[in-house]
Amino acid sequence: MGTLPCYMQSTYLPYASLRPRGSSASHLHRSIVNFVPRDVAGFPRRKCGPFEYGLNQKTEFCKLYYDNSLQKRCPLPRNIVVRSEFAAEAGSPDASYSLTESQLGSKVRGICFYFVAAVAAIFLFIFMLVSHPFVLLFDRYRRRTHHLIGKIWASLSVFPFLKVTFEGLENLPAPETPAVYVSNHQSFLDIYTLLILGRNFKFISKVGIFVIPIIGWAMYLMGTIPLKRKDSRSQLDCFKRCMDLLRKGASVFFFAEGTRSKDGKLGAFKKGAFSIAAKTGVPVVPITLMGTGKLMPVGMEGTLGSGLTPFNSYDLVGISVYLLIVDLAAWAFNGTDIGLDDPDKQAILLWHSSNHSTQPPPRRAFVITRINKQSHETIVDLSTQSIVSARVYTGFGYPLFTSEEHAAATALPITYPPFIASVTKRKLKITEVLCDTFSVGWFGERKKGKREVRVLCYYLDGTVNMYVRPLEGITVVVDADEMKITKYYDRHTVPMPKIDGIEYRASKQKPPFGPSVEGAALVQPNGPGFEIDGHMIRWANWNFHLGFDIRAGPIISLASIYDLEKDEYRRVLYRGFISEMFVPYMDPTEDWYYKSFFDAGEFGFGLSAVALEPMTDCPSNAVFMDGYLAGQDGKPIKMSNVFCIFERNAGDVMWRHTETGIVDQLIREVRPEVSLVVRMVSTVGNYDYIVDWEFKQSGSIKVTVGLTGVLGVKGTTYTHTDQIKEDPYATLIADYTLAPYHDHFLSYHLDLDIDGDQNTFVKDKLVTKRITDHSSLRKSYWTVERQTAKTESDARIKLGMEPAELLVINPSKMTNMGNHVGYRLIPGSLAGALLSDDDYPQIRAAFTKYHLWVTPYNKSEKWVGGEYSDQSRGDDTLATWSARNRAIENKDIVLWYTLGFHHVPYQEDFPPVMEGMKLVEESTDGLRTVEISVFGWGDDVGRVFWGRRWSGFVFGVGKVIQGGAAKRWWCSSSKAAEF
Ligand SMILES: [Cu+2]
Repeated sequence: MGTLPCYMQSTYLPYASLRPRGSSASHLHRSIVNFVPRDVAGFPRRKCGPFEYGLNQKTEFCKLYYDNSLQKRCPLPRNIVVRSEFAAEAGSPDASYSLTESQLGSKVRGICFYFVAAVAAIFLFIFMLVSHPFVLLFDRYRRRTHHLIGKIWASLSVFPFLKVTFEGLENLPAPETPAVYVSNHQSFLDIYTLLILGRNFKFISKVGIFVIPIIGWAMYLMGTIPLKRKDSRSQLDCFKRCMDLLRKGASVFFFAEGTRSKDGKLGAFKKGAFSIAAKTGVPVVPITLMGTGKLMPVGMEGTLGSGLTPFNSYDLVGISVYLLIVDLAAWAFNGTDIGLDDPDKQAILLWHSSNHSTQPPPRRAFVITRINKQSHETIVDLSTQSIVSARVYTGFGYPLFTSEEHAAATALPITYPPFIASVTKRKLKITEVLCDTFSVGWFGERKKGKREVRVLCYYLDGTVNMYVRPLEGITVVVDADEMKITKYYDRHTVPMPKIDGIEYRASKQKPPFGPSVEGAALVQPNGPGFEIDGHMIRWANWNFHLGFDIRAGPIISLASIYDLEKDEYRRVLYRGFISEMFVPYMDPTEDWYYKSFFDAGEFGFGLSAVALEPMTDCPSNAVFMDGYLAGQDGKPIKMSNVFCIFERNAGDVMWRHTETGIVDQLIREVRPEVSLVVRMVSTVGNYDYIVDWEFKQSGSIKVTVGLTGVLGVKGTTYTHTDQIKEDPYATLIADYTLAPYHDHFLSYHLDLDIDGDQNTFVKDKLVTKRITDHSSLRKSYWTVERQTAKTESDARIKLGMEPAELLVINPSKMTNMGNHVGYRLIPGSLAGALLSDDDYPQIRAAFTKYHLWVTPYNKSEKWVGGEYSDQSRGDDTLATWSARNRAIENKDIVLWYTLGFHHVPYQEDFPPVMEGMKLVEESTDGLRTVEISVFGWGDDVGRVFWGRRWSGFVFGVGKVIQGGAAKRWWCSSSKAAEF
């Protein structure tokens, strides 16, 4: 029989976990790297981290774990119990459970929980009392009846609120086998969980417990073993009693740490349980309790987290419950936007620099709700359970649309008689019609209008490629507050585009197929080379925080890079995110003029994010993370696999040199390019945006946006370009199908803090000099003249007009040579705004007027198109902020970089489209640089999968190479990188 060694090699690996009702039971892939305590591991934690793929792998892992090489690295006894660190188990990426839970929701739930538990206890205790004489008579040691009653009580108390999941029950010994059960201890809830397990083990408890009415008495009747802590005689008695019980066929239970963990970390084990097992020769059954500490932490007072950390489900429940409680009107929640209220930057920096040893800044939510056609802004402080501020927004513009609003609006036309008549008139089937919502924009109206949305409809009938079959000529306008159709027009009818050749699913393709491609994968035998600790990600020399936002999607914060010589992290980027995306279409006709979308502010880049699929969206070595959003009713919505994080080794060279000049020696030195990518995909209508943040060992950050999906098209009567006599504002790409010209502009908020937050933006202009004094045989040369941007107007730059290097430097930090420390911004190919300044969409998107802007840091300046970008009027944009012309020299500055892409659709783009834009930050040796460039992707990498045509994967720096001729050349030249 195993005793202590048995424990070590045990395959008994049951564990219980608790999660709030309604939350998903699925564990996150990213969890594998999430829960080995830093102080235990000291190396990438996934090496100690088991168990993401189910029990077989767990057992496999266990065997693996005891392999000698790993044993050296993973402190042994902690293996089984580290799962208590799996506090993020309920879906939150937070590893430290006590830091982010909302006290608001917890309190309400806690009161209800104790109430239910007390009522149940009173009734069940009577049964226990009545049965006690029989128990003493027939089952003195095991007391199965009492344990059954205990199980019923715990189940009744817990089940209305929490879900208990057991895994590995098959590894438990038979109920009648005496054993020493051992587990970690995180919370008062552990007792409930263990009672629900239904094993007749005797707990050990301090004597004081027995005087508590009902509960204490019940514990006494169940045969709980009393222990006076720090009383050696009592300890001896306790041990004797345990051994006695074990010998008589009962089991005992120990919390191996002796007491509850106050910080979620696993404490040292007391040896008592193991000595008893060794002496009696019974097996030790290790149990891991997970999630209880998060649900009911010790004390309950430590509820603060990094103010940068996005909300988890607890937070969101807490916020919505609290808002409902405080608002007596009991309005429908109708929340449209719950985001973090940005914590004070200096407070965050201070807390971060103290290695989180000081009190974190208050954790607050900024909530926008639509109530009675008004936008209410509420800031809720999660740590003090109070509303910090509440006001009604009276300016122009509206918050983003919720998923529920989209769903409700798109359902309206299908039952609207005039719409049904229009469909019937076109000889189409109403059952094959699907609709989508489109923001209406602002076109000079003086009076404040309604919060409206247009609903456009599409026709399936044999295809799933709905966006290429529009019901052209029909306009449905919906009042989004009242959720009813307010205007309806049926202007004209055009033929419905055919369904031939628009299938994009590989599974539905007919031969001939494109070339087959052998699968390629990056194999990492030692697992990923990065660590995820809550929301902090460490990889190579990088350390940064990854958050998820309903509007921006990924938010990178506190990115810093490790300096080997200085043995410290150096600050690079306080925060970076997509502030807005602007997509204006160039068709001014009645049915299309309004199409000028603000994808982040109107539709939410985060809200539109989709679950990433392993092996296709992300490579085989990717680790996934979830995010949380609030639904319209305030309830949390889990966004599964919203991010993937992976190391990229695309076979590129980061740096190389061959030394050929030395006689008899050939010196070749090569550094392969390996980087870390954080990815999110946002599907906004017909477009899918692939957002990558790539961190490189060289110190650079490369930000990429890939555009793919299907084109937005317009129905027409044309079938040949010969028929087109007027400007079609579009390309005819198929029969009856025009693809209007349009732009995609993305504006990035880049709050660079190079070695501190006092930075300066400088422009190193390349200036041609004439030599006229005959001092050289040359007539000219160029040199560099540095210009320092003193105020905001100095830093409004249209790129591509003059040769210049763009740098953010720290004026007070020099290299040994006396050069300033800084990052360089290197733009790639560019697209500037082509609309006139007085055009309404351009007024709203005035941030596209310049590629680069620099502003002093201001907490309220986050969204370049305005906080309320739907129907905004351009009164709250980057352009209006910058017009104040504030000082920016040696200040905490923010760079706003807008990359853009004029999209002229070509026939090759149809049906699938693949465009590419890349914003790159690069590095040269010594001086940290930021490179922003626009790369072009061949437009049809996707066609490999669609299988219809294959024309290579083009990766041209600085050029967008699209269209037949160019593509074919690239393909045949074999210069193109092959997919
Ligand atoms: Cu486009």
